[in-house]
Amino acid sequence: MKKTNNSLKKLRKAMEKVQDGDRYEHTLGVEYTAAALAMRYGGNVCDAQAAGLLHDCAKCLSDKKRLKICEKHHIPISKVERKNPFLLHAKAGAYLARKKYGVKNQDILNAIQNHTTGRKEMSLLEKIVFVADYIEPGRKHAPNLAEIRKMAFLDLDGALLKILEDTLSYLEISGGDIDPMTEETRKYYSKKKQ
Ligand code: DGI
Ligand code: FE
Ligand code: FE
Repeated sequence: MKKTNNSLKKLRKAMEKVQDGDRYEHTLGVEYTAAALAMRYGGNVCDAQAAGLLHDCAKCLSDKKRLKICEKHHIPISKVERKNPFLLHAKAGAYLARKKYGVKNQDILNAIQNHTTGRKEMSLLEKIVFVADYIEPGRKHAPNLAEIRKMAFLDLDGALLKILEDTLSYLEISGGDIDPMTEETRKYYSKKKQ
């Protein structure tokens, strides 16, 4: 897909259609935060906008629909995902981005697919979307948000690691099932920092 301003406009319109008001606001927040991070780190700004716009394109579907998309298209579903199908909005989102919204750029598809748990050896764009998702202006409740927002523009890997640590602490306290990928990402970026 050639991402002219026109095609970004089309993606915005499409997201407005499939997302409720708050989610759409979040989507726009991730779009411009990802754009700002791409400017800071020398990434492709249009790709960051497109990935930001599409990252939650499967968020407003039912769990049943997300499971159906993955099953029908042979997308592997882990035990934790089967129990917590909201996690599949990332994989189902990458599928829809390709099939429904015409995205061909694999880096954008990976950024959508890995935006919730991360993965080791993330590309610049994957890191940008992961971090933008957490720090966009509409987010209000995460702990250490002010610190992470500042860090995001100084040390992207540092911000990534802090987000993973805080997410895992939150899941431990709240009793949420931990996806092995989230833990693996934390371990990888923790080791990388040493
Ligand atoms: O879709 P968003 O809400 O914008 O953001 P997201 O896709 O990063 O999802 C955030 C939620 O995902 C947050 O409540 C923490 C949760 N999450 C991240 N990793 C894991 C996880 N939930 C579970 N159960 N297990 C994980 O490993
Ligand atoms: Fe998400
Ligand atoms: Fe999001």
